[in-house]
Amino acid sequence: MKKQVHLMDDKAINRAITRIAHEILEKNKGANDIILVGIKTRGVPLANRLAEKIKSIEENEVPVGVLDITLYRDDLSKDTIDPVIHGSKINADINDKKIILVDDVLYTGRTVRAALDALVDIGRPQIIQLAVLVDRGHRELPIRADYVGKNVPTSKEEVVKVNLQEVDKDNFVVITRL
Ligand code: 3GP
Ligand code: 5GP
Ligand code: MG
Repeated sequence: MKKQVHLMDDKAINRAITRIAHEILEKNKGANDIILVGIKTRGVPLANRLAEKIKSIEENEVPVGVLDITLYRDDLSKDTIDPVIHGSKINADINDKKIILVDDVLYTGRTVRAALDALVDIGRPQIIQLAVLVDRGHRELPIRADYVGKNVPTSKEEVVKVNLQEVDKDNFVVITRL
């Protein structure tokens, strides 16, 4: 069996979501004009959980949108993995809004860069912020998260496995080796 290092259980994930929801409300002085945008796949349930948490704290409904970005491997240069945007479903006008991008893991930052491209194509938000459950380092672009569940130093050979009830059977985060 592959060696795994436990990082977060159900309770720890829930606590991180609760803290990030409070941080979002504090930084933005409330929930007005906020739109949460989850990056598929596991950014979406996280965005929904944050919206629920914000509602339970402030009684504000925060819209949740979805961005579908997948990784495309260029066969000519095997090392190049570029994120490609497949689609977005944001049922709200993003002009002058406060967009909070949500993803499970932040790694090179290339997915977030693609997400920023997709957003500025459809409007001009007042501000775009980034929330991630895990920041595992190894950025290849000048991108950082505004809200982080857990900072996890990793090696490039390791993978952070995020399981969320809405997609997987249970809730946990572990580090595993490729
Ligand atoms: P996600 O869509 O839920 O984020 O990148 C596509 C999927 O592959 C991601 O699911 C993620 O969980 C999984 N994945 C696991 N380890 C890695 C990794 O090291 N790099 C990338 N790019 N994806 C990984
Ligand atoms: P990027 O390298 O562009 O920051 O990350 C690419 C995509 O893969 C993002 O959606 C990110 O969440 C996911 N990802 C990158 N590394 C990992 C990882 O170690 N574990 C998981 N679960 N997802 C990852
Ligand atoms: Mg992800």
